[in-house]
Amino acid sequence: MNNFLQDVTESLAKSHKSIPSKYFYDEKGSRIFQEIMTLEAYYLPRCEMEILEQSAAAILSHFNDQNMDFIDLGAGDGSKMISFLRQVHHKLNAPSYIPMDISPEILKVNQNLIQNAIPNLDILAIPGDYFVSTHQIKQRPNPMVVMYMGSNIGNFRLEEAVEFLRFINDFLNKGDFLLMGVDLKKDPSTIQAAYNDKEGVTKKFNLNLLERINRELGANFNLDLFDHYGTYNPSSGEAQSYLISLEEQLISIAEKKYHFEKFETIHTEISRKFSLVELNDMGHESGFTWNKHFLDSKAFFSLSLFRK
Ligand code: AVI
Repeated sequence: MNNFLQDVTESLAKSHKSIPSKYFYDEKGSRIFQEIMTLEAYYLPRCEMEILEQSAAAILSHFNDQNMDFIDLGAGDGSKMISFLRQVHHKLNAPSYIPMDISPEILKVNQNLIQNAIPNLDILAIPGDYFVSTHQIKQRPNPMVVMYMGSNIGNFRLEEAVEFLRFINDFLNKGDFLLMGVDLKKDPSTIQAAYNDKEGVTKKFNLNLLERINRELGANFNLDLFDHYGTYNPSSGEAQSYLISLEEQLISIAEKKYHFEKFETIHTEISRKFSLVELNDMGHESGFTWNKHFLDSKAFFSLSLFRK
């Protein structure tokens, strides 16, 4: 049985139904996510961009080596990094940019874009799962900055987030850095609005999961009979997304039937928000010895720099 089928059927058979959020990002889902990133309500990319532009010099002032490797995990098309990498290239003599992404196609776009913008920058693009790809650069002698941007850390459960930071910490050598883009706790209504845009793009993003299951696994979800529900809990810092069954219904996937009560939920995503204190604690817990946070003008988002 393929992984997608197995993951979907197992998680829909549970009493609290869910679908793992990594399945959002097929070709169509990735396109819809690009659209989310342009939404007025979805403030995250704009804030991160502002910090990358405004605080690049302050961030770079912590790096003393000329030949550092800047490893971008889940790099995407690289467009957000151009201005920062320009400043990296200007300040350091011989930096290398090492974008990693599961999609080889997007990495080609990344490499072309960055190379055209900064012709002399050394670039080594590595496609694949970064739990594997990081091994390929283990032998390089250069000091490292691992970059994990875009609030991706927020999509882990809390214990998984700490585990992930430990994995990065194990990979780094003493004195190396992690630079991580993190969405901060703020006025709950701002977060609530970011995951419930009036244009309906986040709804489309969630419903695409069901469409993908129909397309790839031959299921028979009727998208009109499900709605998107996004909610934010300011005490836990978790934005949660659900699909809600609007009727009692039976869905077939690979010859099995799944029963949905009216208003039964499918949990699709956690987007966790952090306080600076929580980030400090997570850094210590995962073995980092020093950290500093760089915020945008509204203090919505942090680029947090951790040193091993
Ligand atoms: C990729 N990730 C950080 C986004 C987030 O904010 O959790 C995915 C997303 N889901 C709905 N809107 C955006």
